[in-house]
Amino acid sequence: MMRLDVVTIFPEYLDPLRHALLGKAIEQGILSVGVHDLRDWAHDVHKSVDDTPYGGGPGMVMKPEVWGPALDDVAAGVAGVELESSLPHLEKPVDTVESSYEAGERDERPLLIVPTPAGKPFTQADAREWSHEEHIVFACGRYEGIDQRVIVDAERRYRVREVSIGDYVLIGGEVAVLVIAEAVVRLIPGVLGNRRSHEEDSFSDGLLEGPSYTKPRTWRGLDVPEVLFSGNHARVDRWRRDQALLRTQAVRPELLADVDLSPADRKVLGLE
Ligand code: 6GU
Repeated sequence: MMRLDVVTIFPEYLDPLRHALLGKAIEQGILSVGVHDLRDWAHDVHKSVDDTPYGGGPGMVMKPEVWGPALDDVAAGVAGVELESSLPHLEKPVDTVESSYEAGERDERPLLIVPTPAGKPFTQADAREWSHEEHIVFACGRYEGIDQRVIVDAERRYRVREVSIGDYVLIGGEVAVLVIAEAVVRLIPGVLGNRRSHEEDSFSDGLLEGPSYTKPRTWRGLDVPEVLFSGNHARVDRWRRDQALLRTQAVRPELLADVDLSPADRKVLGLE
């Protein structure tokens, strides 16, 4: 069972987590999700969560006195009512976190993912690693950011990762959480049901996937490629590999640098 918690000022934005793909994982008992309103930890009547930046400049910065207790409570599993009581609870003073890790103990701290355009790019390799986590917490900030001391302090209770989902700017981290959660959860065994494996996904072999076809054989004057009716699996596999190679070369040529290319691959790509 994987536990996901999200802290946000827009809880309704995370409703899709409970629908369709991820909702099925929840029904299957593979996943549980908690969405928490950051304003529940605000101190004043106006429930303010941000303030003007030191040093000046545009926008607002999210307040540490609100984020700190929110992340403490969610790590401890005391936020909200639907959180399960069996969650790993960790409250180590900051000076013992490193020493217990050095002693070779398993690091029990949950993973804290902080979506930000200033983060490290999120990749399929991250999704694969994170699909084995027991507890992932997402901290959604507005794009001007969260006071950086919140991130530093959170290391006392979490393994923290600041990640970006691409080179563009969103208003807040909520949509990035939906993206990351879907990429991670679909890799948990049992979630995709029917699927043979993820070994043929785009990126698993470093290539983009080529085109797919289904019935009818001819549609609006367009034919399905003949090779797919040949019944020759080796020929079909070779054709699919060629299509993947050519699409990758056309659309994302930089990806080819990390792909093992056979002599046949190199020939298709016109590299010899
Ligand atoms: Cl993870 N967050 C925000 N706010 N903007 C982004 C992003 C994340 N990734 C790309 N742009």
